Amino acid sequence: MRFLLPVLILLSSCASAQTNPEPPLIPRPVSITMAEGYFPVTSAVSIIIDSKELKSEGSYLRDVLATLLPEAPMLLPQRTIEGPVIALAISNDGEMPTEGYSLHITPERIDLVSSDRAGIFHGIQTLIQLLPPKGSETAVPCLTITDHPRFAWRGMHLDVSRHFFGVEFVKMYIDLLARYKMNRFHWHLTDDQGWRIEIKKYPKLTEVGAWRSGSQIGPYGRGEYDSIPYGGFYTQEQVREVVAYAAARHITVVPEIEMPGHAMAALAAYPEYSCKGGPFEVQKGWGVFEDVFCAGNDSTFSFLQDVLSEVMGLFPGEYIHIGGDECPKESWKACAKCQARMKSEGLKDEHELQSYVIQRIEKFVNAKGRKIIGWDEILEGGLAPNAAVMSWRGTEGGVAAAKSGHYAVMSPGSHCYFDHYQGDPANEPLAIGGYTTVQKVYSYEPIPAELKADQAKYILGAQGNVWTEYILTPEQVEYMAVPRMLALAEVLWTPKDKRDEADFIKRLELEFPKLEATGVNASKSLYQVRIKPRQGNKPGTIELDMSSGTSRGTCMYRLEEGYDRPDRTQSIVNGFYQKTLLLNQSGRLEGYLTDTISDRWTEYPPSKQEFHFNLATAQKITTTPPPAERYSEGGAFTLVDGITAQEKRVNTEWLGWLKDVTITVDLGSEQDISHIGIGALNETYSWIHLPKQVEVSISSDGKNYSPLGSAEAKATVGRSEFVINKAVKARYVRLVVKHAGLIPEGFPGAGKQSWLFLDEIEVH
Ligand code: TNX
Repeated sequence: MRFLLPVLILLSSCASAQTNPEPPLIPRPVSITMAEGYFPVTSAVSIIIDSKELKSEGSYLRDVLATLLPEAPMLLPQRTIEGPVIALAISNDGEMPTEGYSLHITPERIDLVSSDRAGIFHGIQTLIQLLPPKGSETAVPCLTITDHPRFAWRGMHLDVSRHFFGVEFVKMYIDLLARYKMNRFHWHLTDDQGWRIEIKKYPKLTEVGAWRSGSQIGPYGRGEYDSIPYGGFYTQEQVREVVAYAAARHITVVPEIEMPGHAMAALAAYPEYSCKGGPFEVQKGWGVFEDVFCAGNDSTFSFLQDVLSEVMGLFPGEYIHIGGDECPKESWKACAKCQARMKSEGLKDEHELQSYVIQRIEKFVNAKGRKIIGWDEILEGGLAPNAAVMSWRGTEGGVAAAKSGHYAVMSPGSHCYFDHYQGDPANEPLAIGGYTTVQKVYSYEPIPAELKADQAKYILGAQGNVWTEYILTPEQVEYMAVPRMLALAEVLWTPKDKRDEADFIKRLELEFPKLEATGVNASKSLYQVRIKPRQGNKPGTIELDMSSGTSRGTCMYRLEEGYDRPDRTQSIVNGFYQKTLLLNQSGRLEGYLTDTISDRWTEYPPSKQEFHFNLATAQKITTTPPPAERYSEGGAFTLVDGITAQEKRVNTEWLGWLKDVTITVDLGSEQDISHIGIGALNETYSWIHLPKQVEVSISSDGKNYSPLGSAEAKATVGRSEFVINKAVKARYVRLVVKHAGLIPEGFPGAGKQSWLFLDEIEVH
């Protein structure tokens, strides 16, 4: 009988080859083999744990099932009764990778095996994903999964300083991480706008530092604030509660205490640890502030070390995040104590002084048996010997760290900043900027191509960052984090060769109703119709591609003015609907998805786009040099694509340069001209400055140009037009745009090269 049983099972499973379809799991497991039949999940199920060690995981599973079933299943140390079982067991055979598990489901029993408790927990998450979101007794399909993560650090960050989120929400956030097998929660607890963690030795940190007298409203740079007192903090008891809650979900909480910059809230409470001595206010607005911790004062270090001692007492994890980013050096330059420190320590500049601060703090933290991690600025002036780097300004920081044998966590703004727009900014709630779709996150490869295998092992993983300057409520945190976090979870867990965007999107769409059922406000920006213009075959015509990120529904459009009757055909490219349309005159367009069944609009409001045609629109255009790669969407054509860029659409509609640019447009034939103009952006907080001037010249043959004059603009915030009004005849128009050069003192990024942002040439 012992030998017969497996054979019988084998035979029966081959007989009617009706295996179940693969379930839509996120992240996709390493290997999954489907079988026939179902395991019924009813109150009759008992959960068996092979050792006391798994009590926490067993109870977790029981509690989840209790919410679905009429009665909670029994949790037993071993099999004492007959009936269906879910058996959780630790295997000591040493075969299973860290955090890996195997899940075997047959009609009679479920076996979940791992070499560690984390693996059991991840296997439970897989099992939960197989269950329906709500409702009663159910069944899960028979299958075998063997699974393990690709990276050890699978993180999500939350900034609770700019806006504060209470313990209940933080736990919810941790639950979301757990659901997708993420295992690091980076808690950004201090910043200029609020200190959020109780420190017993320094009560003013929360009495004073946790409260501000108002908050910035609207976009940066407008100087608009409300005067509503704002604040909040976590008591140490609450912190312990969160740490324990996360630990039960195999998530390590990484606390961040910002130093030496982003310290205004701390300095408002204890101004004596600054260079100037204060008084200071907890900041109402966002940005980077000149006053930082004084690096020349030994009592500053005692203060920071006392704070870190309490923090290390609360957070048992290996890493303590000490910030280190965006620390202006002005106050150190003017501070006698800091200058004396530089002299006595033989430091050649303020970058080395920053490095001195970090290394001194590192020594302290290391002596307590912990390690520090910091933003990539900690590389400047020399990296502390044992520090890990969190690479946010691109991937260079991570590369430099790995090449020098330091661990790194990748979090580049381009793919991992979930405070950026995830759909066309024109259709999204106000965000900080950027443009990072869920597909873009999914395309992220955490190991930079330039690393060799022995260096790549220093890349611990990656992390999604949720900075909350423009994120005011828990609902909006969810909107910004989900679904991008799911894409990142798969990037970090699933083997590279098993990643497949179209397949992920399909699974994601099946996940949306489940997220909804658990009350998560996921963004549906995926369903937004993207309207992308490109140069038509004939000059003066624009071809429009309309596409959505999903294969569901039909991508439709409505032409409001200026166009012929809409036709309703579409084609499928790479599994996604796509429509191409030809335009040659001004008008308005709406793109939207309809449900194929009911013809009603689904999921996402229509995208609207106005097109304004002028003599330059969709004509031949060159720019020398081409725009910088980061801001080159659509190429030179973007300047004549009929779309006038809006301020919000920095990454989609404006082109950016770091130097002068010469733009030439061929109008196709000699034209009567009375107006030549171009738009430029003034957004100094993003280092974007207006050009000094625009020199305009014209030509009939494209060889000999005669100057028409030079245009200046008023330096208003936002969009400005550089215009020449003169009646002339010409075929070619040339604009030489003079870049503003280095950013002047008094502006963010002073001394660095400014950005020149241009869009839409107007010739009438
Ligand atoms: C830069 S990322 C910061 C934060 C901001 C964030 C907004 C980093 C280390 N510093 O202070 O909140 O940009 O995207």
